Amino acid sequence: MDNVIDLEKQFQEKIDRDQSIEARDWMPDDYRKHLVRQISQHAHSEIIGMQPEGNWLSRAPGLRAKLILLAKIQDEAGHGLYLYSAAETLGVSREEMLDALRTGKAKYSSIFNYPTLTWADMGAVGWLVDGAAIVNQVALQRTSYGPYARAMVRICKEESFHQRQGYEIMAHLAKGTTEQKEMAQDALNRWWWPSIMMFGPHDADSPNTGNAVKWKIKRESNDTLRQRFIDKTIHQADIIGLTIPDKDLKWDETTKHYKYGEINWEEFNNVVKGNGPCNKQRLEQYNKAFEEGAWVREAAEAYAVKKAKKQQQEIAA
Ligand code: BYC
Repeated sequence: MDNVIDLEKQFQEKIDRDQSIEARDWMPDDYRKHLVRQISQHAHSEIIGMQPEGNWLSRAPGLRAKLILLAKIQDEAGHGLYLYSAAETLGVSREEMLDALRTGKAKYSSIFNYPTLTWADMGAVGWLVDGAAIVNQVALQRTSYGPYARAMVRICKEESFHQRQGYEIMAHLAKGTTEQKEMAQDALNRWWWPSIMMFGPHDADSPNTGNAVKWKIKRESNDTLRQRFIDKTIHQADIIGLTIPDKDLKWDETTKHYKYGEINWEEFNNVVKGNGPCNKQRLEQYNKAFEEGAWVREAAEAYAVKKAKKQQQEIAA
């Protein structure tokens, strides 16, 4: 039997050849742990991410807007489920992951700890938050772990629809009345900086990037993806006549990228530590829904047992 050093060497060679790693393949413990951490955090983000948007379901302006928002929120639930399934292939149970979320041990994206104050926030979330998510997730379609990469393909297609629905709301408000335009600009002002924080700390301060790049879990670094998002979003804001709230934004002819202002990392760290404007509320809401949904889980389990028993009786007969 191969020793661990040989197995690690073969594993890394496979990654270097761009072959994907599958659930039954040998993998180092640290690779497995890294993926469980990232995929479960990603899944939790999708699930908690339903809350800021759910806040506007009963107040969406019109049936069309309501239907689209409802479909988007359902998609996020689906994304969470694919991602929990992908993480389960690594040997962690869904119960363990959900328990970590419920007890506040698990992280989820900082962005979902901000409040959605007006209908324009539904535009800003779709345009900026889903827009940032797409940039990050397009890269993850080529991540080295097969089940995660494949989950990303469908997720990216759906995120693309989400980004467009948000941009459409913003475009519509931006060419509306003075008040509507102000509302759109205000949402952009509040969501811009948290959106660019979604990509995580600068590369030099990102402890997980080293292994993530070596194992091709991350195909591109936090800063590279953040820059890509900024470059493309500035043009989108221009088209609809809104202003990105960063006085230091400047086109750099040498790098062919926009320079941007200082990110408030103190705010980011505070939100990640659980002290953002809505951290407490998000967790309480999740726990409430979890408790209220216990009967559904129990009924599903009882039905599964009943069905299995019936099947056994049919086989025996
Ligand atoms: N928020 O070493 P780093 C969505 C943590 S869902 C909170 O750079 P990494 C959507 C990080 O976990 C969007 N924590 O980490 C849903 C680490 O702490 P730990 C979610 C953050 O993993 C519904 C520490 O900071 N997308 O799109 O190499 C509606 C150091 O960071 C954040 C994903 O999860 C943050 N923003 O890179 C609409 C994508 N950033 O774990 C939209 C998958 C960093 O060591 N995840 N931290 O205790 C990733 O691509 C990477 O995990 C990240 C961070 C780029 C986020």
